[in-house]
Amino acid sequence: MTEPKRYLVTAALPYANGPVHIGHLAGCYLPADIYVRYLKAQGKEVIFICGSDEHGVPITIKAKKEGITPQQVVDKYDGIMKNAFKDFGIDFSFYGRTSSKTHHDTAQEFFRNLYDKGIFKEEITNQYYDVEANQFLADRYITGTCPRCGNNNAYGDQCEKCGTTLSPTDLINPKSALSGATPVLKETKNWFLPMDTIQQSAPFQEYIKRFDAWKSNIKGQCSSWLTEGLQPRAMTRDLDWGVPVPVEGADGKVLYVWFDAPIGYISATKEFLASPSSIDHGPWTNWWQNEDTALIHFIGKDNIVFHAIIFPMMLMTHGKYILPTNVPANEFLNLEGDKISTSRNWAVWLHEYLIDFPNRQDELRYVLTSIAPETKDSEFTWKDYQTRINSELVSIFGNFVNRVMVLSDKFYEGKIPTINTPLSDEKLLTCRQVCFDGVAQSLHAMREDLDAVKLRDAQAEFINIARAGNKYLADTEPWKLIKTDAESVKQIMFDALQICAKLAIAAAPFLPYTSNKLKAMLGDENLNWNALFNETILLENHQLGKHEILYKQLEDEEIQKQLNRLEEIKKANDEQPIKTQTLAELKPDINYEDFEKLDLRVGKVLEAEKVPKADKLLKLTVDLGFEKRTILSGIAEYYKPEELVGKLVTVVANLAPRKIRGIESQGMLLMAGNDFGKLYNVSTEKDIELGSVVK
Ligand code: B3M
Ligand code: ZN
Repeated sequence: MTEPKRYLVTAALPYANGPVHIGHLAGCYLPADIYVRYLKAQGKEVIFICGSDEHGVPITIKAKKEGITPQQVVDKYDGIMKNAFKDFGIDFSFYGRTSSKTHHDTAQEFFRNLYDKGIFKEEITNQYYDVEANQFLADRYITGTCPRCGNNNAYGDQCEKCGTTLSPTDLINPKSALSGATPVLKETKNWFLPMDTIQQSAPFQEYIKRFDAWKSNIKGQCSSWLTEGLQPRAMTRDLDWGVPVPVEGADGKVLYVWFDAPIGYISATKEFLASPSSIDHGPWTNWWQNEDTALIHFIGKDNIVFHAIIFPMMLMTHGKYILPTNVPANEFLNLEGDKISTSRNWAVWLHEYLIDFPNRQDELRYVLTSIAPETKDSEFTWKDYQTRINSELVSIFGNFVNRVMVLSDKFYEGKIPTINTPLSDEKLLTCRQVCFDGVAQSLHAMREDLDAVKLRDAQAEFINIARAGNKYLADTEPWKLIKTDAESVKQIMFDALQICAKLAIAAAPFLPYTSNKLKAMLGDENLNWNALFNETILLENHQLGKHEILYKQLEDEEIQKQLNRLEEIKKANDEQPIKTQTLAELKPDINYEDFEKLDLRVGKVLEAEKVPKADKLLKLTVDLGFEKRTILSGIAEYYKPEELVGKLVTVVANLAPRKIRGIESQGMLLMAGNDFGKLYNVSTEKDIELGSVVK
């Protein structure tokens, strides 16, 4: 691709249903912000779009929990989230809301456009329905076991563990999140995006060539879906919270949240460009419907399919829109050995962090970038946070700047020294060359990493610049040399001050608060990216500003306080009433004819093996006497494969075959289970003939 004329960068629209934590920040907002700051620093034209996702079941579930309306939920959290991002320097051009009129209009027009083109398949299908709650169970209203990885808490639209998109009917043991009841199927009409046929289309085949240049975690996820073959997906839902479906006969239906949310990027762009402050950026169509624009979506791994496949399919079938240039997705961040969880309060909340560590946004930004889950899940621990701050920000970067400022004040009254005689001492010249080479190498590597959105590496190179500066001072010892060779010290200090200026400029994407502070300390708040590769940035005799300390050492007590807080949360979570076995409610009576429909047979397990990448699934070969069957069973947590081989099992032999993880399962084992996570084979007498009917 030739150099884009403009960059449209988006960060996933977070559901407006709770405060923001470090996992959010590390997942996509911080990397997006660093990248945007980098682009802007180079003078590129950039718009950075985000906003609250105010629709979908995550909002209505929260409303039910808090006993307020969905509107009250989004009104409460939209502001909290917007402010949290602002407090950490996440510099969106615009933070929108999907409840806005512009968004509703844009999403409806988009749907209508596809509808008028005859893209959607209108279908009456059976959807799960909660009889008690009197409503259809879309998306997160229904939970169950993921057929792909065996996660017991998969949602009706997606398993957050393995990232698979699901339909409620894919779930094993579906349960209503509203009442806990097993839902029934009920007919309803919905509009489906025929992802199966779009997958075969030439434009889509052309588009997916882009994946080759993307990060391997995205490529991997996408290609596994494509290989399995995409399925049509409903773009409408039987819910009362969301954007109403703008066609006849769709009363009581709204757009699927994953249809309207990405359109939120478009509507937020429109709203931003309609505001007086953005007049120079031209019309919104320049940004969304012009091939000169690079469209880059920063997201977390659970959003990959929606951004890399479904949204592009929508854009493509509409016809006028550009498709994403890149989708840099991060994996997840864990906290002190456990998954971050809002419901268990297992998180570091941004607003709470700032109470304990006021004005230390850059410290958190620094650590989260150092451990960014760019290619795999990573872990935040307070000890590591302390170590990185004390041994990198304080001891390397802060210490270098501090030394240079102190010596400049002392030797030259805070001015850049004037060099009368160039350096001639061999040893000093070598030290200087080593330093210059190191700085130049790190600067180039940093730039390459930033271009490739490898922000972790880029930030490490930034620190290497300070490292090279520190080494220069340690090797030449200007504080001693001043007594014997004041002339040479001028050159060394002059060089060191130029490195400080480079650091001030290069820090801007990663550590914006520090960058501004350092620029002020150097007496030039306009230092900009163009000067970064210049040998001389601050001229002789230039007056430096007031010297401040960049970073404070983090004491053990401060860290202990955070650990104590987490310890208390853990205790509170553990003290939750001990789960007692709740026996499932008895189901309504059935008659003998109903029972007779089941064909239960005795089988013998011949082979058993784990299904790769599915923690809970075993693949069994079961001999039914008259034939051998492949059966997938979610029992890997309870049985080792070798324990089952040779065992007799009861098999539901006439259950329609279903594909799980690409493997056809031809039946089901009868197991008795309880809440404690134990499971027992409903075994049969030993010497019964295989294939015998169980009755
Ligand atoms: N709100 C999911 C999430 O918060 C969803 C992202 C929408 S991006 C268009 O993870
Ligand atoms: Zn899964």
